[in-house]
Amino acid sequence: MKDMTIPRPGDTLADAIRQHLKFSLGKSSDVATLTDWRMALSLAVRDRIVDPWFASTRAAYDKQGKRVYYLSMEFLIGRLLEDATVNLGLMDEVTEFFQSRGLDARKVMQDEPDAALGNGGLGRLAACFLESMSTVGCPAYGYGIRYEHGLFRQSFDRGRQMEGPEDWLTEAHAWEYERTEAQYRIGFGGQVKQLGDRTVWQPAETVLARAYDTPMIGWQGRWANTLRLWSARPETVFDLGRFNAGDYYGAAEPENLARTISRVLYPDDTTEDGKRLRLKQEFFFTAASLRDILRRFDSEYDDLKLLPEKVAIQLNDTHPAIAGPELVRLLVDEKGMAFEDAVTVAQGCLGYTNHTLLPEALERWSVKLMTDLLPRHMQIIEMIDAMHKNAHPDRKVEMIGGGDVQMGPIAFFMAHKVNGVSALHTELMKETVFAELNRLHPNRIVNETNGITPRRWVLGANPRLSRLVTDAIGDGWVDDLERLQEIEPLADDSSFRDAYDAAKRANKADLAAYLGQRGLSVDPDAMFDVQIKRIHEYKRQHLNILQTIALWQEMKDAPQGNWLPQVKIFAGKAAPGYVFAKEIIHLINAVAEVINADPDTSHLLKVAYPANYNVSLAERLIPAAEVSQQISTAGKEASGTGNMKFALNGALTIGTLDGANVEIRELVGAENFFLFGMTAPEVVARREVAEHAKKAIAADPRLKRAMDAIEAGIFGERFPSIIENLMGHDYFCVTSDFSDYWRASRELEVAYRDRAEWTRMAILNTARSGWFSSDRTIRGYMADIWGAEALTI
Ligand code: OAK
Repeated sequence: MKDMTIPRPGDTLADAIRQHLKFSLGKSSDVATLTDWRMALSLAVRDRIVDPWFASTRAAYDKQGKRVYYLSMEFLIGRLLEDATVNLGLMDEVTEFFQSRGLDARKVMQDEPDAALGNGGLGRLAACFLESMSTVGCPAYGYGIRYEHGLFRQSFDRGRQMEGPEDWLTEAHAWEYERTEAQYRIGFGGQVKQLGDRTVWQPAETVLARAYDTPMIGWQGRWANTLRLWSARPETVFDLGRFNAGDYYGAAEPENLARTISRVLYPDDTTEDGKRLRLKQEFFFTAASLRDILRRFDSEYDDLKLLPEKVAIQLNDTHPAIAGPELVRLLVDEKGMAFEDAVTVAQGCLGYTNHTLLPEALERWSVKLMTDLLPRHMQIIEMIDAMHKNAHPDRKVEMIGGGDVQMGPIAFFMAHKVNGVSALHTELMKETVFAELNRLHPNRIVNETNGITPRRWVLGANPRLSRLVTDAIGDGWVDDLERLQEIEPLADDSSFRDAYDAAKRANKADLAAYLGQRGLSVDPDAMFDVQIKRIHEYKRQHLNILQTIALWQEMKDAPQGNWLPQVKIFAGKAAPGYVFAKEIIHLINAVAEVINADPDTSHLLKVAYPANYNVSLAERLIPAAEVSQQISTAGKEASGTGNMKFALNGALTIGTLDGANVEIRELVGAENFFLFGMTAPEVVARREVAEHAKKAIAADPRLKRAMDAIEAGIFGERFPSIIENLMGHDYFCVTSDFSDYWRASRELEVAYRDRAEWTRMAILNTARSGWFSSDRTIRGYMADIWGAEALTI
């Protein structure tokens, strides 16, 4: 480690910041803007990552062990500066440096735009995994797309969601290194030719994939992996002939066409759209990543049969599932391997994670599109399908059916392990979408319950709680989260409870100030009840708002009653094309407008919906939350990871038996969790009951009254699509679960009034949620799927 110092004239971090301000940014401190300081700090911190990063790369190379490649269409990273500063243990130095200049270090860090290269759970999980793989020393690369525009910016216009472009890359960005030497030509379309005994794909169109590397540093700088994102660029930048002929727009066409591929992140969380471009994106980054993986392998080994021993490729859902056929194509067409051997080698390398059972999210491509865009892959898929049929003549599942190529079954067959993301989800996978494949390939499906990185979601986001815990038990919990159990006895210690309460109260005051700046004044002593996630019918934000309306109505009936003051906080985006979800947003905002302005109740009940939910907003909201709403229709939420963040930060869950809620409840104890609603089999049975929604509405006068108020136009518009849906088939069983949700909510209020007891339960949630660290999840993948070994530098 002798040469692992910063190659800068100055020794201290303060010196390095000053040097960067002057020499990298060309600014003097008297005119430096917040962004200048943020960039100077970022560059100074980045300098300190470089040596451990090099050392990790070297150690992985020397060890000749297995490397993990995590292929994901999405990496929802958020800000990197604070994470890196926390992991390198530089926070105190940074705080002091800026304090001495009259600046707030947190404000400087908050100047960084979020890298919003993801939609929601799947993308955020990938980001937590990157951090945990570095923390536990798993030699890995993340591979994805360097979208010019990440997830859209959300604003509200009279309560309706408006979408604006997000352009994180136009703002100063410190973290990536462009790799002009790491570039691959990726083809589309064209023809497949037989040249002797060789099959050759001759694409009609090609683009270049250019690599950009971001180092991802683990806790205490122990290890650093690389996130390699691909950017699309044209082979010929500019058509000078067309330009000279006066066709100025046409001259730039090749460039525009190529760049389109990495231009925007698809904003659909669970449905794919713009099919051709989407499939191009998927193939583009998967093919570039595989070429890169094989290049690295070829530089170290000369026997391709060793591939499964040295390379683990994880498919984050089916988006990169074309990796199976593409790897087979590379091995057969370019390396001359026999087809069956190539399939075996590919299976040995590949793992597939499923993140949803929603039928609309299971990817399928028309045979026509696949043939048109990837003709050789279509042939290989047919060969794989035939091979499978040969081995299992009685099989009922098809990889090509109804004119479509089914990516789920292809990913399943091409992987040696297939995993679900919570215990319940994995069982449901076996019983539903993959029942037949599970019968044919028993033991292939395994469970790896999701997790979250405690460095970002506790240490970074909640410094007050972190300090309290560290003062009590030392800082060993940060990378051994189950040690939080050591605070469990303190749940009975009133002075610890008071301190825990004070930390929560201060976080709430911060959030109240933030909401205040956005025009909504809330009482920090009211109960903060939070539902933040993508807006989706199955997540049932409309169940929450219906209950809020019913509560408001009862408060209005008796404003002098002994009501518990509370703030209902919502945040989240709807896919731009998901009309019903956007109606839910409109309804919540419409209800907020009426309730917040009601002089009878506004001291008792407020509804907040801050716009543009992203990772940074989550980092503000979660530490301030007291109640965590996890109310999806049972059987629909694969896991959830927000639920884990809340529990760790001491919010009590009100939730259904869905996804990882089941495991959270088991761990924190049923008495510290507010359960309601039907189970997954009950939901299935309820849907069969004729007019179940009408019956549920008729049986619950509160629900009926709340719906009547909407229909009567109390909230401006009448929201007919929502009312009709709920009175009609109500597929997500909002009406059937309403009464039990009401009961659990009132029980929760009673519990909240007993402050000592509530805080005790909150502490127990923190103490018993350590298992949800993504370090544990990553170790599970390493042992059960990747066969990878942790390394140190
Ligand atoms: C997005 C697109 C296609 C398929 C799945 C998703 C997705 O985000 N799924 C979510 O993944 C999370 C991480 O595993 C889970 O916690 C969520 O329950 C799941 O909806």
